[in-house]
Parts: sequence; structure tokens; C-alpha cells
Amino acid sequence: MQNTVTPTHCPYCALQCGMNLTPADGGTVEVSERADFPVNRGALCGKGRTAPAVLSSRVRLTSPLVRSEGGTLVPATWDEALGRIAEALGRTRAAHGADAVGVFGGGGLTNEKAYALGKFARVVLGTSQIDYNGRFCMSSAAAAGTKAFGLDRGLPFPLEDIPRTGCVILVGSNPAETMPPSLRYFTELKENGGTLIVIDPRRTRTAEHADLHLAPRPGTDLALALGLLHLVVAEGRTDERYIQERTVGWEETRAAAMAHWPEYVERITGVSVPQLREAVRLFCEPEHAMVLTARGPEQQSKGTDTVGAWINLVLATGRAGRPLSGYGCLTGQGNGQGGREHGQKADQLPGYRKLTDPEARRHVAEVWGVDPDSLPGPGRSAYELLDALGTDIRALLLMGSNPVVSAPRAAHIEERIRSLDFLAVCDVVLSETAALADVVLPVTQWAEETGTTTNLEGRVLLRRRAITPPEGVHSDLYVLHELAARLGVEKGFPTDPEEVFEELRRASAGGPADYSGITYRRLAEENGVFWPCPAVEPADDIEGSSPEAAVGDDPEDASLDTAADDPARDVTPAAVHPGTPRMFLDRFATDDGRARFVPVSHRAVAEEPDDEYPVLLTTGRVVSQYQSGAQTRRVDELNAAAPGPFVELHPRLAERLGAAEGDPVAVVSRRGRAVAPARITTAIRPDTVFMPFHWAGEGRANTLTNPALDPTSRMPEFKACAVRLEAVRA
Ligand SMILES: Nc1nc2c(c(=O)[nH]1)N[C@H]1C(S)=C(S)[C@@H](COP(=O)(O)OP(=O)(O)OC[C@H]3O[C@@H](n4cnc5c(=O)[nH]c(N)nc54)[C@H](O)[C@@H]3O)O[C@H]1N2
Ligand SMILES: Nc1nc2c(c(=O)[nH]1)N[C@H]1C(S)=C(S)[C@@H](COP(=O)(O)OP(=O)(O)OC[C@H]3O[C@@H](n4cnc5c(=O)[nH]c(N)nc54)[C@H](O)[C@@H]3O)O[C@H]1N2
Ligand code: SF4
Ligand SMILES: [Mo]
Repeated sequence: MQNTVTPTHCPYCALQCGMNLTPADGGTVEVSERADFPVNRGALCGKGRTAPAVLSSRVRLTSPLVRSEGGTLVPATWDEALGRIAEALGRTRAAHGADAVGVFGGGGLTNEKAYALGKFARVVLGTSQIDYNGRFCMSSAAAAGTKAFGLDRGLPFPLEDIPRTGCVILVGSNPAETMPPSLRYFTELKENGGTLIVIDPRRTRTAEHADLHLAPRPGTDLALALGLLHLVVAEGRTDERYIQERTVGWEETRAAAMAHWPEYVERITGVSVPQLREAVRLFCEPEHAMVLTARGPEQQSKGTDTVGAWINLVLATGRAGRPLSGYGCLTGQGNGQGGREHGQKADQLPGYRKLTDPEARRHVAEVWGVDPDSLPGPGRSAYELLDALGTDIRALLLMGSNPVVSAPRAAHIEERIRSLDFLAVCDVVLSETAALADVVLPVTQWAEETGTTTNLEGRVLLRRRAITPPEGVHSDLYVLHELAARLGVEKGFPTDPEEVFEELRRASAGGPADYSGITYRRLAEENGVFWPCPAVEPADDIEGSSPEAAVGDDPEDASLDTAADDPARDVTPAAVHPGTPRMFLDRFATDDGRARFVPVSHRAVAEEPDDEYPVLLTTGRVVSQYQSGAQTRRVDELNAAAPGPFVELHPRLAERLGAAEGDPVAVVSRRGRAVAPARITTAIRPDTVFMPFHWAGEGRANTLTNPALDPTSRMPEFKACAVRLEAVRA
């Protein structure tokens, strides 16, 4: 393997940029351009470029740690650490029942890990109490997409369609900072004569590229979408034929929109009527148009309805399920898409199946070799699970998240985590959450292990191992294998990722997110495959396929075989499903093939400003830090570019406060108080302040955020809570 170039993908965000890795000194790798991967065509952001720094033993964990009698974390052998975890989980289950053991996963985990973690919870622990950080990410869009289209895949079309459409509305999305190489698609759109509308309370780097920037008050996107739909109807811009042929439920939705007069919407959102009219004109005039949402409208206590309102606009204008048009959600984490499909979500089984569906339970139980009745039912959502720690849930196994920094109302959640009887964390670094654990297991990372991720386009990708992991470190799959064995389940948790993927294929077969036609070999050859990609029918059913294509002895297994070394077991090209880059072109995934309008009405944010807390806080990201910062805060170059938290505020607010640029400002909400330097800019609304959430300690934004949950998606309201500002005397 030494000195060979390994084509692979970035460890961080959902763009999953292609990169080449070459082994380098000190157990790390060198990153170089990989031009053959179409999504980023060689371009990388600073995070991807510097990712090898986290491989260094200077910053990462290389030995298991266990809590000593004296209360500190001390190095231990794997055998001791695993033994302690198995003993604690087993003891908790025996004393308090299976649901007293919780599992928390992450959207950064590969498909194989997410699948194995969900199976581990249901089969080994028998607990219903599993959820993951993706709940905090795109769950509202997923819920709305499923309601409207019968199936949710973040983008139902590849990014390459964006430059060829006529108009894109980007709602609460800042790709210039959150997915820099993707900005090219939007600038090409403009070069091709298309227009870009950005909706964000801040004039972001992305908004600077927009033909029209609308800056609504945080938490009012639902009203904004209704106002636009009102104008679409009033101006006769609906596509009546499309509505007739491809949708149901229009009348009720139309009536709801008609109640939202533009002047009323202007009062709620702060976006003027002429701006609303201009947006409608730009969106409706071209033949093709798209609406893309990200966390801005989704991370609200009405995120599902908000996304639903934007989908209604897309449907009323005849844009969904048509070439170069449609609605899409830009997912966030490296495996934000795949991580939501294979069973680490509270209500879910692999293949995007529902845990409450008897047929799904039967199918998956058969693959797992267990009795369907032994599978627990749905558990709690992420915030509710974290909130129950130390009460109903006594022990937690955590893999791929750092909730001490990233969960809403974080001081309370930190206190809940501290009150657990037992916490085990698998991580590559000693995150703020890992530092509270009773046992920490050091796991391998991206360049050291193979696995698949599914990027924001629904493209399943192969991330390849490029170097040997350091001694003392094992994979998450190894952890689950060993824990299962210690808890009495000897089989069913292989450590080889391809073996796990082969089982995932079978478990997902026939489900909404069907991966059964995807193999590691195909992924290696094809630069990714878009799901759904069902396995082909037994070959003799397929016209033109040769008899040799009927693989193996068991026709059930035939198409699932990847035995890559045996050419006789090849599937002929005619028998290979090409995957599905573009969805819904013929029909939506509902029973009757039609999309559903969902009637929605405006409602206020859960916590409106008042005399005591007169300002709205919204939160988000900066380009040089990633999420809770657990990884990127360990990279010098990134810290130099983004050294710490800040409070972005308008000069008018700063003046009232008497704060100058860089002065410490206290932001106080009903949940707590955070302090960070002022960053004064006219790019933000005067009634709103913004904080990035990448840091722990005094500047932790999530000390302030409101865990008010969306009733459907159970998404917390990260994007709007009431605060007051206080000057801090130095
Ligand atoms: N550099 C970097 N890149 C990342 C990440 C990271 O942490 N750092 N994380 C990855 C992940 S997991 C995700 S989910 C994505 C997130 O990607 P984005 O959704 O692009 O990121 P955010 O900064 O959370 O939010 C986007 C914008 O929403 C705006 N906003 C705030 N409140 C509202 C509102 O009420 N309405 C509207 N319309 N807009 C609002 C914010 O001002 C912000 O500019 O990024 C991914 N990429
Ligand atoms: N205020 C506010 N809060 C937010 C958001 C916001 O916009 N505003 N956004 C929310 C969103 S969209 C998200 S996605 C969450 C993300 O927040 P977190 O869930 O905290 O995400 P990360 O910081 O990526 O944490 C991942 C952890 O897992 C580790 N890790 C990475 N890869 C692996 C692996 O393969 N295996 C194991 N075992 N560990 C691994 C990392 O080192 C890190 O400690 O934050 C949410 N919180
Ligand atoms: S945009 Fe995302 S995937 Fe691409 S290099 Fe940056 S962090 Fe990695
Ligand atoms: Mo996310």
C-alpha cells in the first residue's frame, strides 16, 4: 500500500469531495487533487485539505481510557475497556430493563457503522432507545419530503443539474462557507443566464452572489413561502395542468395561501412586498426552477411545515419531478443521507424502513436471524433521549457525536450526561463529551478504514483505506463485534466493512432506500451509484442476458454476490440497475404516484422576543470549523483562520450596548449566558444576532438555544430564540 495513491473522499461534510491520499511520514497522509470525481472536480476547502492533521498522534487518541478510582481517565488495555463497557451495559439492562441502555449515533458514521449500530441496539441490547445527531440536522426536510413525495432523498437530482436550471431559491443555506466547492454550481447557473435568490437573515458570502437577497426575520420562512404562493396564485402563475395530473390536495393549500396577504407577510417577515413580487417573477418566468433548503428554515420548531410550504410552492408552479427542476434539501454531515437510512434513527429499520411496519420487521428480522417480535418499537428522538439520561436511561453508548457542544440547551444536557451511571464514548479525539465518559475507545478514522457514505445527492460512495492505523486503535465495527460477543451474540457483527455492506444490501432490498444492486466493486468503478438501486431480477428474466449471468446456486442470492475475484460470477451489464440520479420524473413514491400538497399556516417561533429578551439569536457555521469543533479545533491552520466564538451584531445594536468591535458581549437567554467578542456588521438584521456553535466553554452558543421541538420531526429550534445582550466590563 505504501506510496500508492488512493482515490477516496473527505472525512467531513455531505459534499464528500473526492481527494487522493498518499501515505506520508508520522502516520499521516498527503492530500492531492482528484480531478476525476465530478462533484468537486479536484477543488477542496481548507477543512478537507488539512484533514490529515487529525491523524497525527499529537491530537488523537491511541489508547483506550478508563475512569480510575481517583476519577481521572487513565490508559487501559482494550480487553479491560471493552470488558468494563459490556459489564456496565449488561448490569444496567439486568437491573433496570433493556430501555435503560441508550445508544446515540452520528450522521458522520459510514453506512456500515450506522447499520451495525442500529442492529446492535435492537439485537444485542434489545433497547428501543437509539437515535442520532442527524435528528438535529435535516430531519424536518426529511419529514416534509416524505409527506409530499412519499420518499425523501436530500437532492432528488445531481448537483450538475443546478447550472442548467433557470432560477434557484436557496433558503437558509450558506454553501460559500459550508460547502465551498459547491458554490461553482451556483456561479455557473448565473453565467448561464439563470438567477439566484438567497433567503437568509444575514448577507452571507453566499448572498453576495445572489441576484436577489431576502433577509427575513429568523423563524418566519413559513410565512414567506406562503406569501410567495399567494402571489403565484394572485398573478395566475400556477401550473393548473400539472396540479391536476400530478398532485392532490391543492384546494386546501390554495385557501391557506390566500389567507397570507403579501402585506401581512411583510409585517411578519420584514421582507417588503416589492421584494416578494420580484422573487415570484424570477422564480416563475423561466421554464425550470428549483428550491433548495438547508438548516435555516429546517432547524425550527415548525421546520416540517416550513419545508412543506416551500414544497407547496414548487408543486403549485409545476416544478417537482420534472427535469432540471424540483425541491431538494442540502444534507450536512459526511453521511447525512446514508446515516438516516440504515437504522440508527429511533423509528427506523435499514433501507429507510419503518420500525412500526410489520412487513419491514419481518424482512429485517429474517436478515438478522431473529424473531420479528424480539425487535423493540420506536424510541425517543435525540433531544428527548439526551434529556432522559440519568433518569430513565442509566447507561449510554455514544458513537460519532459531541452533544456537550452541539445539543440545544447544552448546559442542561451536559448535566444529564454527568448524571448517567455509565457513559462509553468511541471517538478519534478526546471530545468534550468523551472527557466525561467512564470508558473512551479510540477508533480509526477515514484514511485508515474503508466504508461507504451517501453524499447529499444520494450518490453512494466508497471511501477507501489509504494507510494502516496506529497501534492501539480499532474500528467502530470492531468495537461492536467485541461488545456483541461479550454480551453473548457471537455472530452477525463482522469487522470487515464489505461484509457488513453485503448484509446491508440484503436488509435494504425492497425498501425505499434500496442499496441491493450496489457493490463495492461497482462503487470503485463508477464513481458512486445513486440509490434506489435494486438488485436485478434473476438473469433469465432479463432479456438479452446470457445464462452465465445467472449467478451462484441460489437465485435469491444471485444478484447480491460480489465475489469480486470470480469472473464467472459477474453480472452482465444488461442485468445491472444503473442507479437513480433523478427521481420522481414519472411518478412520486406515493400509492397513487401523485405528490401531496400539505396545507400549512404561519405560526410564531416558540420563544418570541419580549421586554426582557428583546433580540433574536440565530446560530450556524463558519467555513474553517466543523460542527462541535472536536476535529477542526485540533488543526492549527483552521484555528488561525477561525480562532474562537463571536457574536455577530448590527452597528445599531452595538451602539445601544456601547460595544466596540472585539469587545466581549454577554448573550443571555432563559437557558443561560454565553460571552464572546462582538463582530459588528451591517450584514445582519438589526433585530438579530448570530453565533457560530463550534466552541465549548464560555462562548458555547448552545448554552443559549431553545430545545422547543417540531411536533413531527422532533427538530429543536436552533435557529431562533429570544436573548438579551449585556456589555461585559473588562
Ligand atoms: N464549515 C463548515 N461546513 C459545514 C459544517 C460545519 O460545521 N462547518 N457542517 C455541515 C453540516 S452537518 C451541515 S447541517 C451543513 C449546514 O449548512 P448550512 O445550512 O448552510 O449552515 P448554517 O450556517 O447552519 O445555516 C445556514 C444559514 O441559515 C441562516 N439562517 C439562520 N436562521 C435562519 C432563518 O430563520 N431562516 C433562514 N432562511 N435562514 C436562517 C444563517 O444565517 C446561515 O447563514 O453544513 C455542513 N458543512
Ligand atoms: N446551535 C446550533 N447547534 C447545532 C447546529 C446549529 O446549526 N446550531 N447544527 C446541528 C447539526 S446540523 C449537526 S449535524 C450537529 C453536529 O454536532 P455533533 O453531533 O457534535 O457533530 P460533530 O462535531 O461532527 O461530532 C462528531 C464526533 O464524532 C467523532 N467522530 C468523527 N468520525 C467518527 C467515526 O467514524 N466514529 C466515531 N466513533 N467517532 C467519530 C468526532 O471526533 C466528534 O467528536 O450539531 C447540531 N447543533
Ligand atoms: S466541502 Fe466538505 S467534503 Fe469538500 S473538502 Fe470541504 S469539508 Fe470536505
Ligand atoms: Mo448537520
